[in-house]
Amino acid sequence: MPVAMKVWVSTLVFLVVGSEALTVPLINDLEPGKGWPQRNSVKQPNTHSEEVDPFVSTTEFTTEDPSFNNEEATVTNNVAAPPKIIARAEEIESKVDYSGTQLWKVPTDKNNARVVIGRLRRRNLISTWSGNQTYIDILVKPNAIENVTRIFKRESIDFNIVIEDLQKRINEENPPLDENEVELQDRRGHRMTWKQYHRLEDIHGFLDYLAKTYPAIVSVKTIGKSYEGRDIKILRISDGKATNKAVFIDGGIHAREWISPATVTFFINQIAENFDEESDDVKNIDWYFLPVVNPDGYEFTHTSDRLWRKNRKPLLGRQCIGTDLNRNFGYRWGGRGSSSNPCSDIYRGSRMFSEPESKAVADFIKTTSANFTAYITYHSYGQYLLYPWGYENAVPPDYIDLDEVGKSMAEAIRSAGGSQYTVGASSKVLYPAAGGSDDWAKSQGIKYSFTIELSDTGHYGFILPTSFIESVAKESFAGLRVLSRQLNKNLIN
Ligand code: 0X9
Ligand code: ZN
Repeated sequence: MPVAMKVWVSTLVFLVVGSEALTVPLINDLEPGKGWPQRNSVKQPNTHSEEVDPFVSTTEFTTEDPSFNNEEATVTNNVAAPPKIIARAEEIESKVDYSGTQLWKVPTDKNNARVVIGRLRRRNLISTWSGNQTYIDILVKPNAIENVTRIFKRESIDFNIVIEDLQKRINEENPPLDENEVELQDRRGHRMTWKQYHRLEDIHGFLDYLAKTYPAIVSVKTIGKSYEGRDIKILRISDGKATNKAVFIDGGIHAREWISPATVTFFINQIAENFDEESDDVKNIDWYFLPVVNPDGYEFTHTSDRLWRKNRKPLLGRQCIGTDLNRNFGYRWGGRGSSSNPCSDIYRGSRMFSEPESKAVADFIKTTSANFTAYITYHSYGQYLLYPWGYENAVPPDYIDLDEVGKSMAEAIRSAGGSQYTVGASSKVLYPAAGGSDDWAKSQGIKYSFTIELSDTGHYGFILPTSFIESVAKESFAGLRVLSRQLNKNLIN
């Protein structure tokens, strides 16, 4: 493995502390803003020493390789006991360096393109970022560029170099705030802005601030802990009307998709700060927001590897870390487009809901008395508005309703900000992938279940500069408004 691709994370001291029983009452048993657990925002650690090669993990976006889909789970019931951690004395870490790594867009209209890409991926020369029926975005390692160029030329496969040097883009993506903004932060009582991608501490601090500031309508609850012991925090905005419908929105299932938590927190800010002036459609909904489902992964992308996707739970006796939380949900778990290889970026976990983060989401949705009419999970990238099923090339019986609502949301997004979203069943528009949270939500009877892949369409990909945050979030909020209008229109369900 090239030195540039190595990262050494050394954590010097761990302190193990007892885990807290969840003794708080269920979210809907409470008056808005009343009686929720005491809040604190703790800077939380990165606790696992590991060597990471981003290209050992391969994201399998195609299903060309039959062995891939038919893999048996190789590891079962072999999960490391969760550390009931955690405090850190000191941490030395360095970041994965993507200098010279390139992003290429490869049209897949030529028959052999997918086969060749599959082969290169298995040889660890490339990894895949995203793709659909017509193209695949691939990352090419610096020392593989010559080789891969030659192979593509020989096979007459076209490609476009979209990013010449990924590390340069990473360096420019998230510059520090200017002085004025920092001063504003100090006066505001929270550090959240939509001019920067923030650390978890700022995001959670913002949720706590809103609950404190608007106790009549805003409540915060910790619904579980991540593997490394971070809080999984949910915020509810509700005026407590009994006739309200309930909508669940999450972000940050995939660690590197930074625009997702940024967008979800933007929604929270819009609704909480302007509740009285909001439309009746928005006010007649109990909003539940979980901006960072995967806090360990999210923090890891800030401290160590900008392109990390999975959570951070290791498998005992295995070198590779992390499960793709969006392959770990319990509907048709283990099927197509998920991997049993712990080193894969789409590793499904040792069993359904093996991961504390996916389990916390599912347990909450199942046990709360809120009766959700919609579940929306924000990801990036590609500009897609996807509905089930994802596990297989099929649609649910009421897909027409989802298609209609999806199209009206996409239209609202387009007229608000100009971005074009493709609407359709995710297995068809993207690729089949089993174990997604959207499929599971649908299987629980939540009618309007969507995965929204935010901007862009691959110019910046995951490394979307901060200057895009506000426009992406604003137009997405236009889509959410339309959803709330539709839900209030449909009296059934
Ligand atoms: O592959 C995924 O998990 C999602 N795309 S992403 O690029 N953000 O990783 C799409 C998930 C669509 N839903 C299902 N397949 N269930
Ligand atoms: Zn994602």
